[in-house]
Amino acid sequence: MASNRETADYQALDAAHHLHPFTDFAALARKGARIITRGDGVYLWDSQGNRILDGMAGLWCVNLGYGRRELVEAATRQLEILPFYNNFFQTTHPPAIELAALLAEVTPPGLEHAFFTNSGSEANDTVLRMVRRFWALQGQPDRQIVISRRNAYHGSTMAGASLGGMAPMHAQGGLPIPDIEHIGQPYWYQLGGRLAPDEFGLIAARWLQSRIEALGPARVAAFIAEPIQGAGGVVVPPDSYWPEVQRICRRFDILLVVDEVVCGFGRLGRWFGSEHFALEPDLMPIAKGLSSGYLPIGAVMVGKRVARTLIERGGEFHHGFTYSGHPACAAVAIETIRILRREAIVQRVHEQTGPYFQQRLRELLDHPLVGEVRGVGLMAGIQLSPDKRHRTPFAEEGRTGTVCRDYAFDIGLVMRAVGDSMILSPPLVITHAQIDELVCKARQALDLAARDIGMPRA
Ligand code: PXG
Repeated sequence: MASNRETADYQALDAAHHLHPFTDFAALARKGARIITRGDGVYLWDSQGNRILDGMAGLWCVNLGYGRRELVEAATRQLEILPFYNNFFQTTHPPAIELAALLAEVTPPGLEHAFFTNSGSEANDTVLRMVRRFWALQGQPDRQIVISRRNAYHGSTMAGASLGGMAPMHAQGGLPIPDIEHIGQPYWYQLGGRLAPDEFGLIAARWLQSRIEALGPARVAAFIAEPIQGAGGVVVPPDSYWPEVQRICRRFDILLVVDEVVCGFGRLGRWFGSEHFALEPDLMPIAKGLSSGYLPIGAVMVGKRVARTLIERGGEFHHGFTYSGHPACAAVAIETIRILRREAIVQRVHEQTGPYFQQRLRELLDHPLVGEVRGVGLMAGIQLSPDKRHRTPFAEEGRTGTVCRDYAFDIGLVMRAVGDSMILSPPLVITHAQIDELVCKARQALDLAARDIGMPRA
């Protein structure tokens, strides 16, 4: 929407009427929101004319960058032909059919069916209902429990927030809902102590086995996890972790749900994080990069075993959303996938920009504030620490991260803070020169944050 209000007018109206997600309303009203007015490529502009490099691709989603005409045209074309029709009552439309078929092609082998949603949260709500339905149809209705991990993020609906492992979310509203369990994260930097990463990775994987045994395997339906935890701080598991988790799931016949909402569609330099870690998911929630964030759409990709059971034995599945497979959203998703293919973007992230990004970021390890740089492809976490030799956490967790994030924004870089980890996930179309700019700005923000807490400059 084009509008020429002054920043202060926007902020006053915003404070008067708009409740923002994950926001302290009163604190924001005192400060005034930053108003983003425009985007092009990897850059955003705010209402005061500042240009900002979007190191987060919106919210891990604008993978093709801002201002892609083809996506706008795909949406417009579809809105003119058929702006809405539903997929209930034995009807459908070409964009939903085409997208489901295309997803079966680009997702890992065995995932041949798509159930459409409007978001990652709804995809995970769908997952929960689907796994419980699956086991009921298998004659094992006692398999109700889904195991997840602390600090996982699987969405903000009742089921999504319950599957997620965010303690502040659980504390509001009596969550998690019953039969959701959480184990520890494979977060070597914080939890690994004196163990080598791979030793710790095996231990972290075996927390799953101990919990299954404690609960009784006949009660456990599924394990859900992000390949790399995103909102939990870009937690890259040690190499030993995923093979062991997969072995445990198979041994106890537990469904593996791989949440690819962030890692999917090229973020890690593969089409899906499952390929990077050689995972074979039974169910795979997707969203975000599916439409490059241009319109809201998500899905659950359903593996053969679950699909066959639901189709052959299930009868009606009492679940769905008005906008499941919305035609304009589906049209944008189809075009997103076509662009990713046509421009070989995933391959470029894998071979060129991903390795370059990781290499340049690791140069920040010489900074006194930086304890670890971790990541794969175009996803990274920079762990801040007051004493990197001992991997010590800050006494007041999150304060330094927030200071660093605020400086970054002032310098013209969106870099998120998760506690004291600085998080980056730029659009997949970022160039080498833009990566240089990003790393330079990140270093400046680190310098300013270090100065604030009285640490010497690098
Ligand atoms: N799964 C994962 C792995 C996610 O990261 C969701 C599911 C839920 O998707 P929706 O579309 O319902 O938001 C997400 C969302 C953050 C942040 O601060 C991350 C997300 C959402 C909002 C904020 O990093 N991820």
